[in-house]
Amino acid sequence: MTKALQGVRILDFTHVQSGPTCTQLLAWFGADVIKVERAKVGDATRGQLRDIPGVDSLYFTMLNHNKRSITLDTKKASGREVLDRLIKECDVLVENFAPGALDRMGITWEHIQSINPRMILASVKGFGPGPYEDCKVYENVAQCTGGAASTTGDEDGLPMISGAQIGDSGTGLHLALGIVTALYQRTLTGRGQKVLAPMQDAVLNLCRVKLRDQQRLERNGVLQEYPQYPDGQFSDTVPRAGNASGGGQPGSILKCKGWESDSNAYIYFIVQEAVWPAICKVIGEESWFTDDAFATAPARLLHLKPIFARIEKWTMTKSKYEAMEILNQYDIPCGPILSMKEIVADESLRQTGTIVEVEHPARGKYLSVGNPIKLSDSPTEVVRSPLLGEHTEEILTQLGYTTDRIESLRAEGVI
Ligand code: CAO
Repeated sequence: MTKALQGVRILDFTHVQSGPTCTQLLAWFGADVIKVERAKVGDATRGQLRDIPGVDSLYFTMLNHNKRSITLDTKKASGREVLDRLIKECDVLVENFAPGALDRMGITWEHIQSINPRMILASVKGFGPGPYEDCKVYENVAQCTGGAASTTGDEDGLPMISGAQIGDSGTGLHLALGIVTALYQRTLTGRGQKVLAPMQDAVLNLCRVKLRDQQRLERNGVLQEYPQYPDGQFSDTVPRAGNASGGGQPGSILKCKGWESDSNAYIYFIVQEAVWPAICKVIGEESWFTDDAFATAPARLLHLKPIFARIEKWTMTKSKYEAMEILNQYDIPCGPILSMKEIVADESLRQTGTIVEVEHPARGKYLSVGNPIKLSDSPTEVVRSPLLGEHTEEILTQLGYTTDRIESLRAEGVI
């Protein structure tokens, strides 16, 4: 079976997490991704958070599947010559260097265009044009500057960083969409273009509902679905909402049986308007259905704390899985808090390829998250990440380099 991006060649200058998540997705969709790394050094994540001495870390392996690796010193003249050949042959150059690093290497947009006007240059940067455009940025900085940290956390606690890597992997997703869109436009124009996904912007895009709430707050002075309502104070900025639902249906995390000893014995429970009668029935509060204080959604907003406290009295009598099973019979939206341990044991995620077991020559078997996006005509087979420079000779030979030339590049320390 062909793959969606078969024939697309990606010159992958990415490192750490944001860029590699993008190029890994493109590789999963069938693009030929050539990862360029410095000889002997490689992507810094190969050596970070190692669990086995001397072996590529899980950090690296889980972000670089289905790629080929070439080592190349692009600051040496003959390395630049190889790079120019690659630019000529490839469709997209993806990079997430610090601002200005690509220019300092001499790979300006003008240079790329002069070699290959069809090339798409796709970049992740911490910030877009503006006062911070020259700053280096990592995940948590983006979560802070994109509005996520100020709106996440306990209502009276510190700003909070999410475990979900919305700054890195979230931006990688945005960039991947930008790249395939530019590839599509190129089929119409024949021209390449620059694609930029700033991490601050990507995080803000994912925090869109909080900008919605800022404007609602400015207009009305309160946010009725937030835990600060009705008893607490609102300032002039969106507060942290604890675990309250970010949507139009109130929600909360509730204890389940075993919560005293199991830190994940909780369920997320949504009081959806459509199933309010069913909720009353399940928890044994049928009278609430006709009680003015609880009968309508606006009335319930004044009493969310006692409502959730009563529902929790019920969830505490069930395990999170039992509660899920019962509530689903009534179409009550809910979700158990699943630990990583529970998720890796989930058979259905394995069946769909969202969790995959991969064999690596140095580390043996390990688990990874496979492609979460499923294309019926372009299935993903997850292939282990490349060793540093594993495909250097293969790629140089494809570019037309002779064995002698490859040897001299090696002797020069370029590859
Ligand atoms: N050959 C020769 N030199 C190479 C090379 C190669 N194959 N690959 C990289 N280099 C050089 C770069 O040219 C750069 O040199 P200069 O500093 O002389 O220009 C140098 O290696 C380091 O690159 P860098 O500045 O990008 O890397 P860093 O470790 O100092 O910073 C990071 C890392 C992530 C903070 C920075 O790259 C960045 O801000 N990127 C944009 C935002 C981003 O993607 N952040 C998310 C990262 S994941 O949390």
